[in-house]
Amino acid sequence: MNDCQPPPGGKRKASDPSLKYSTRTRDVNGLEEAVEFLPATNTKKVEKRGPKRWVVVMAMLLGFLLVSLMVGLLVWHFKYQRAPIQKVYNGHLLIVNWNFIDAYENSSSPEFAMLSKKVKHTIEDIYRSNQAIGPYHKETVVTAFSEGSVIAYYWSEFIVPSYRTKAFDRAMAEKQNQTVQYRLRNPMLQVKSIVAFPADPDIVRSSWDNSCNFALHAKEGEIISFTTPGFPNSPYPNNARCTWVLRADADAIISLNFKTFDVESYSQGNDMVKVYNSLSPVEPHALVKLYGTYPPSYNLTFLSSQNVMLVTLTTDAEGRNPGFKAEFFQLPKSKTCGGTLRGESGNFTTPYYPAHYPPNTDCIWDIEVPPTKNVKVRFNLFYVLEPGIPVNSCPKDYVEISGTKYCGERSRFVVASTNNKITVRFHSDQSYTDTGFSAEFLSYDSSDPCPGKFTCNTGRCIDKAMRCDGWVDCTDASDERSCTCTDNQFRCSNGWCKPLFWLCDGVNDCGDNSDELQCKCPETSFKCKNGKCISESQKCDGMDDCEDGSDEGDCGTAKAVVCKDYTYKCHSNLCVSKVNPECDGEEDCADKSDEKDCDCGIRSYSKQSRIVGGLNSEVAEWPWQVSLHVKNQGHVCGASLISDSWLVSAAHCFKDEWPIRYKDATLWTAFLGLHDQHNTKNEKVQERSIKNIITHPGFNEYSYDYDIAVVELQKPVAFTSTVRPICLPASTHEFPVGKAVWVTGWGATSEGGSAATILQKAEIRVINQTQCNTLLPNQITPQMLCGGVLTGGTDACQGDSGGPLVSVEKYRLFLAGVVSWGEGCAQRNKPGVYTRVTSLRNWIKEMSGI
Ligand code: 4AZ
Repeated sequence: MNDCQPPPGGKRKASDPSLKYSTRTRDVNGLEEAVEFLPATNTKKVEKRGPKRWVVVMAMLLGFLLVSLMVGLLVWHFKYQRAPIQKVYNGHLLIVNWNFIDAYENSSSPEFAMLSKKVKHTIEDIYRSNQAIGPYHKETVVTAFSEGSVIAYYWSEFIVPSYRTKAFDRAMAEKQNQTVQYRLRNPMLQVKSIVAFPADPDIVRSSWDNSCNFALHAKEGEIISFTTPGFPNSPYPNNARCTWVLRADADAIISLNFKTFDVESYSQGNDMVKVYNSLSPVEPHALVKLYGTYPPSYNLTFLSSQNVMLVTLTTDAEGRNPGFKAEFFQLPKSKTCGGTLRGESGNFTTPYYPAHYPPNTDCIWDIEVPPTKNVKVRFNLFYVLEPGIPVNSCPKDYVEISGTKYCGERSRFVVASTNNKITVRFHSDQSYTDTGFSAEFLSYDSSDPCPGKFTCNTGRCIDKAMRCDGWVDCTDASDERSCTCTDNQFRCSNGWCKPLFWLCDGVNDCGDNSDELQCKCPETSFKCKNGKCISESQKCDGMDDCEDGSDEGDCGTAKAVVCKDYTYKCHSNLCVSKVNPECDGEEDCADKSDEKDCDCGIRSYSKQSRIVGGLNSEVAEWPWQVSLHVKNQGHVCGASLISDSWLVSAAHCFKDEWPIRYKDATLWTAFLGLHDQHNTKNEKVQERSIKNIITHPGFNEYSYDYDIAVVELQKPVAFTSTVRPICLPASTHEFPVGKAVWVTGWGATSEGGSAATILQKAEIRVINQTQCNTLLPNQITPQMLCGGVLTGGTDACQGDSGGPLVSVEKYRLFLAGVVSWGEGCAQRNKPGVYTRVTSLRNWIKEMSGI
């Protein structure tokens, strides 16, 4: 090797002939022939050439061997020596030659120990029989037994070398649902089927804490309650995994209902309750995942398909929520679903509706109406949704009619048949169930499916007046197709006819925006809210160029500016230029006053029920809603709680009407936290006398201008889940046209109709002031705000007066209006009129200090 090295200081020996020569050979491109011309006298050099070549070859060989060794070592390391992988499987197996005894329910009984030992050996035998599984099995633990003849639940742990995991997973998957008869070494147990699924990652995530495991057995005719540890006085434990094994008698199923539910919400952490239709916590048998808070009226009822259920609670390191209280009882398994339905009309639902339907259920309804008629099925409520499952193919739970599958969450829809028969099939698979459906079947005359009405292509019947009126009333818009636009209508580029007064109202009514195109300001200019065009450079320059403040109201970051009508005034009297900065979670004022007094406009429950197809509210959904009763009359007006002692209502509620002096505070009683007018005496309701009623001095009983009053309670209320104040908007707060807002009250449910007993809610939209002044000619003042659904059908009505119109904003709900007046109720093109709270905000503050 050394011979290959240049002599020390070689570079300086430029005159060395050998080196010179060697340089030359390179000069002639290394041609070997050059060697032939070596001087014969240079023997030393000739002698040296032999050993040097040999050494080079050896070195190369050695180098090659070394590299191969290293590559080999690396391959070996990565393929065979990477840390082995731990795998946990949960499963169950059916033992056909064994009878269930009660002692198997108790995991500390000797009988349980005896049988679980046998099962363990059996499972080990089964694993051993498979080369891809057996060598990696570490441990199996039998966790429970149930009837049927005996079902054993277990988990198994495997340590699998990483290079064998694929083969292992494949082998385990092949074991799924195999109903092979295992011929086992141990003849005592005959296993019919064995099922194992990778442990549910939701469960595996948290540490195992056996202090939180419970086993409960339902008895006939008895309801059994259970709660999370410490409920309701202290929060459930952190970093825990609690399980509740629920059992019923062999031929029964379980109905489980969460009465109260308050678990850390998903956005805050990882706490979760899961219910399984099995004693194995495996994803394919999960019925539901729950977190967050649910109002008591939300139907959280789940049914099993057999006599066991498992409830798990997994919690992370944080959160201080109370948890849940649940009840369960057993029901006979025998209940069948489906059948033959005959007659002119009738109703049918998924089993146990509105509870979640049970898994593994198939129902078929054969519907037949008189032979001269046709039949249609109307689904009034439809919730057949599985998390993460596409609703176009419905591969899991579904309803099927004439070869078409329906699933997901759908608003009311109709499926019609062209003869007098229709078959409705319902299928639920083994995991994730939902509320199901409530449907009716109706017979109709094939020549006139909707007598006196227009028939949508979907089969739905709508009023003839709704045809070609600009509003889409049929879900497929068939009522607005093939229309000739009238003089009062605008023809959109896409052919739709829309009311003329929708032109240039800032809302894309046509769908292609053609109703908003001719109203644009030239490019590089800014369109003010009032329609005026100003140059872009005038926007946010500190001057009210629009003359309505809209060019200065939203200038991106909240910066201190000169106070104007459209800026937000901090307590320091400095102003900021930001739309609706109050209680939005960001400190915009230097003195942080925009985020002070923000304990308002929040509900106690994070989940809203989907069950309501009508307009019933949830308990505690609108905790600021107040019912004002008059002695001997009951509910007369609504109001909104704005602090523990003050309400906002309508001035016209307190207008004397001979012989009743409605001005008299002693006549009135306020009910807070009320849901049902027939149930005014319960722990959720707080009843207060009235100390003082202040109506606005500007209230005009003819025009209803300034229709506002503040009402002081005799004694403050306590804030609870059902009693909380609403946020008052700053006078500069914007409720833009088209924004969805909610009106609530116990008023009449139809014009001239009777009052509601359950608090009603309706979603409407803020309507353009100018447009409203056209629809209700010249009656709208700046102290009024219009809201409604111009198609009609949704509105406040008599008895709702004084109640809230609220806007759901980023974090909180704000009081946008007070129910004031309208021309009738819910009429087409007749919006409801509300007192504009922003216009009277300063007066509220002056009177109440709030
Ligand atoms: C009322 O008489 C009343 N459609 C309130 C609101 C409306 C109509 C009447 C709005 O209290």
